[in-house]
Amino acid sequence: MERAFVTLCLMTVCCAEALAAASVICFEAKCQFRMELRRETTMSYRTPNGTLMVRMNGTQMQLIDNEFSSGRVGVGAFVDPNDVNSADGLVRDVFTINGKFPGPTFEVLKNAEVEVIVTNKLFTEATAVHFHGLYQAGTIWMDGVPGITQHAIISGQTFTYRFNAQPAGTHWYHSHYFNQRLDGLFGMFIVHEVAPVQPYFVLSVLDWYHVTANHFETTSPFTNNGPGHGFAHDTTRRQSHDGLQLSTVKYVSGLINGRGRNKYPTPLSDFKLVPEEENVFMMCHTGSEYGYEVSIDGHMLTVTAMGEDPIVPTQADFLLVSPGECYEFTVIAQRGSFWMRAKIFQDPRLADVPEVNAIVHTGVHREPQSAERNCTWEYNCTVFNCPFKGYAEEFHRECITIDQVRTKTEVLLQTEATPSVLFLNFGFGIGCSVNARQWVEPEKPMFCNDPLQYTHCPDDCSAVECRCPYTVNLTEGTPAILVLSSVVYHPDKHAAPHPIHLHGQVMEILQAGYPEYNHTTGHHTTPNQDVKCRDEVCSEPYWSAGEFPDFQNQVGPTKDTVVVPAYGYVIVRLRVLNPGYWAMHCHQETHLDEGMRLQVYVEGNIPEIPDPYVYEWLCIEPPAPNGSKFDGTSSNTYEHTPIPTFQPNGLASSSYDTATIVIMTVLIGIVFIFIVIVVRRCRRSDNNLLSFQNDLVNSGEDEELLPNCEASN
Ligand SMILES: [Cu+2]
Repeated sequence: MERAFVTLCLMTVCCAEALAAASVICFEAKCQFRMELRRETTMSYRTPNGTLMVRMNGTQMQLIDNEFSSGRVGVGAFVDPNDVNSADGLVRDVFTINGKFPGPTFEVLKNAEVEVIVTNKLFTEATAVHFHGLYQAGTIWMDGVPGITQHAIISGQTFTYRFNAQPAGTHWYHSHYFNQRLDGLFGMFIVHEVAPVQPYFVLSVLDWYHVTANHFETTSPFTNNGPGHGFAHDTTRRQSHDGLQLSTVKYVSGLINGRGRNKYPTPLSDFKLVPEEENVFMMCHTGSEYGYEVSIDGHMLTVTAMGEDPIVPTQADFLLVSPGECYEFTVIAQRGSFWMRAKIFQDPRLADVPEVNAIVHTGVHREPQSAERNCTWEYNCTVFNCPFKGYAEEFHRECITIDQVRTKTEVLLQTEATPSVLFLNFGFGIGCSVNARQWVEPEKPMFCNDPLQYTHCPDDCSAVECRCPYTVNLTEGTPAILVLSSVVYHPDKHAAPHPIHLHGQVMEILQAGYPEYNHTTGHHTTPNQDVKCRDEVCSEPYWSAGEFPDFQNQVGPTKDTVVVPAYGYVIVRLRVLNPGYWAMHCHQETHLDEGMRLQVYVEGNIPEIPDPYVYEWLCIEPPAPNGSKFDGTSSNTYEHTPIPTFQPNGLASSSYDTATIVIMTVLIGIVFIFIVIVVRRCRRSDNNLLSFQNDLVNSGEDEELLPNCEASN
């Protein structure tokens, strides 16, 4: 234990040295952290006399005036690069957490009771923080999804997240308020199984843009907020090895732990490893659009976990990581200085592949001269987590796909219950959608009374465009199998790989299916045939490969974000069904923003919201439309506004079907008969209606609005 403690202290120093965003470590049973969210600017520096801007003078950072003042105190001085959120050197707005971009890394031990006090010091924005990869077992209301599990934290207010640190693994936190995380509202969150004894390093890798999240959205031609033209229309679309377009957004830049390089020699992140020992890296892709192929020159990576449970250690030259995914890998550090490279998945035959770098070294930090891995006939490289079956032969690369990964903790599922099976297709049938249902927020959060009344989606979305809070039901205690696909009705329709993230539980990977590919070009050819679509928009995918597989005696590795291959599928099982309302969505930002999201409702013993009074006003229904005075306490029932349905030609649907007409006719008949009976009984009564009303007025009773013939007798 003493050895562990000494190593731990050393590592704290080591990590603080290595990381732009320092770690905040708490290995107690109870941990309290604070987050202060602010808007700041990259390449700026806070002095006692206000903020000054920073420019690169050679490789040093020097203070300069900002654009609306001059001759300020401190101008001309050189500052420590560790005190500047430099990003890639370009000046733009960012979020900082406790003054840092990205936010600090929080580290705890498994099962710790964690309290995170978030204070919103942004000028005009509300926010909420989601802890990505944490179970939130029994703490659904701490999941940080505004409009679903909480009201957003408005400017000036504080919200405290309380949860248990499970599962152990490499996780992160980020704003779940629309696309806010694009501006830097994120950081890493590590749950250690036990206090670590090996040297370890935490890193985030992300694609980075030179416009803010707002601009990103207001000029995107794809979001359902409304059309625009601009940034997202990339005219030089980058293609993946399998021939698919990588993103509709133009790639600009990338960062490792908040540092990268664009036009200026800004400092890079560096990791000082212990030579000839096993060093652990805990990494998440915290970006938005482009996946990365991560490698370290001169080193093999041994992948040991995919966010949660350990896997059978697997060696690879390259590790592919998509937005939302997390991995742990180890390297035996060689002496010297080496490049860590994160290159986008792009096919290098079409254009140079952009990469973001960090420095891995064992002594003096200097710019490495190391060469990139060379894959040849003699040395075939191994790529971990390919979203396709294989590369073109000329690249000399072998794929390890997700279905080939083996878990280290083989625990068979012990249950008599037959799992429920759900098919979810992530596609573009009506724009980004799931089973041809494009997500819009429910009118009320899920902590209001009878929340499922706000989640209606049409049953049949094959011929109408469904834009609604798509919710699927599961039951606590019954395992569920989800078939996550990215398939199309016609093979010439566009499909894409999607990193699908599920809140509140982990997905156990059971099986995957990929399209065939051309071994010369590397491009996909015949789509996988196991999962098919019944209709043009794939509103109801189904299993077409005979009897659905039985996974009773199978155990798979777990993940909270899994890449569903284009023209293929991944089958996952949910074991520990945590009651609540759990978001499930693509973690590629433009897909998510446009509506590739649904909600998994796990029916069961959902805990009470900790402080309902904070939220009560959100759940109050609007006044009844009959003009009666609304005092805020009435129990008026509120009719849910029907979701407008549209026919494919865009005209509103107005015709009733036959069943509706029959039901309405029967109802009118019943009401008519009821009125006749009431009138006849009232006439028989000794007290007629007039005397009843007189009595009512005289007695001052005003609750009863309808005459009750029985009571007045
Ligand atoms: Cu997607």
